[in-house]
Amino acid sequence: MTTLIKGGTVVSATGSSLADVLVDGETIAAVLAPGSTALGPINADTVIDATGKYVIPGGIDAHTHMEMPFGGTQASDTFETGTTAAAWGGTTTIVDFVVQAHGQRVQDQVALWHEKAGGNCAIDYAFHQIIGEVDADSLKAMDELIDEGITSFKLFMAYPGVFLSSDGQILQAMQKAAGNGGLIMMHCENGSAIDVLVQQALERGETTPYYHGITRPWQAEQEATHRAVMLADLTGAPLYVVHVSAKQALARIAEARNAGQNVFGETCPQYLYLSLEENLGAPGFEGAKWVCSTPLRARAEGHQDELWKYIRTGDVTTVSTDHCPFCMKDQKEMGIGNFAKIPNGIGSVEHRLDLLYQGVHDGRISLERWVDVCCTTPARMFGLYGKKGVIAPGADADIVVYDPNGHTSIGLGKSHHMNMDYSAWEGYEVDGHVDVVLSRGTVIKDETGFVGRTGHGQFVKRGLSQNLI
Ligand code: DUC
Ligand code: ZN
Ligand code: ZN
Repeated sequence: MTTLIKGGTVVSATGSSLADVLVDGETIAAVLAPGSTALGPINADTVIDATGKYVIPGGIDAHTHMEMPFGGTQASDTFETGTTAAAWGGTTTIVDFVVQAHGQRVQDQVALWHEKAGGNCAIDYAFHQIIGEVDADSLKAMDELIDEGITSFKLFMAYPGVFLSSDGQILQAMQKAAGNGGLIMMHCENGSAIDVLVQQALERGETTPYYHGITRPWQAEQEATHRAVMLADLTGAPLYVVHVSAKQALARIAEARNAGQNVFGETCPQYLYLSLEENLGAPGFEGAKWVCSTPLRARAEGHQDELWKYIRTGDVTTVSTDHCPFCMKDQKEMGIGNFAKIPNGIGSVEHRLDLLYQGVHDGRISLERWVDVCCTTPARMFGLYGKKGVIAPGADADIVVYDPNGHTSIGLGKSHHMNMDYSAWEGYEVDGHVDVVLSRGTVIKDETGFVGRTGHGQFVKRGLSQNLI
């Protein structure tokens, strides 16, 4: 089976040019100048007209939590529903987190995640490993997992009693990563301080979702980020700070990067667009829709604009979603009368490419930077580049035809295929549209909608990060 994507503008992280893309089976065979006769006449089985459209590498969402057990419930998207929604939005690979909480064995959890995802994904998938308990067993597993293609390890400075690692445990895991080539991913919030603030707020009767944001202040994020950066410096481990929402934390990351450290920042669409005042502060219990950690920050403090700036400067390395959806009914509602019981998370896996393209349309980032943070650098950061993240001969034919003159209306009954009973993005209008999506050479989304298949997605073994100094 051959497919020719003809007449489009191929956009990479470094530039854009008119080119035709020839797909043979599951991979890209050639990128051809328009009218090129180098390969003789091409009689492809299928021709996709991309005139006037952008042709970009499939999106890589390097931070998702399908079916994640959290706060007494579990994330409402299964691997099937979540990866199908991702396909609708032009994401062709997710990197999901295997969870080891206190008291669990890492390798048991890896087996469980393979069971959950295997045969159930519409797009390709890979895993990171959450290490909730750093001990001799999990440190040994970190070596084993590198060989199994799970080359990054998330630690938490938040959630005491569930996921939190002490500074000593973090140090040990970082020493291990410095030795075996793994990447440390860090949830940077001072969880012990936050727990006291939460308790004090509840005792004052401050129980609404707004106080989730108030009790997780930017100081707790910046302090933890600083500590993680210093421990990484001490051990020589590369550090990727996940879901950064505070401008002060990003300033610390930028400082470390300027000093030549292998430190990287990730942010998410919610931190670029949404805010403490407008969303967490919505009337009644409505703000629960946007309870996630790190929390949305105050627009009055200018975090959102600063985060866009850091995408331009490169100090935000990737934009992922931290897709961790919960329904309002029976899930978020667990926290009525006590914001600390609201399961943390927002669903966005379907909307990342569109929401970031709006940044291109609005003049906040360049077209190439859009492709870089959504597709190419996630591939390099997590050892997928060459196979994923690039339109070049030999790469997997994961391709999106994106219409810059199209339009996407987000919300229930419109563009919304995630397994959630609300959209965190209700009413958002995007000046662009995902027209066609190919995953390993197969069209999985076209103008009629999702045309892929559960089980098409394969597990991808990752190599070491290709994005280190
Ligand atoms: N933050 C979230 O919002 N959800 C899941 C875990 C996390 O760290
Ligand atoms: Zn986290
Ligand atoms: Zn997460």
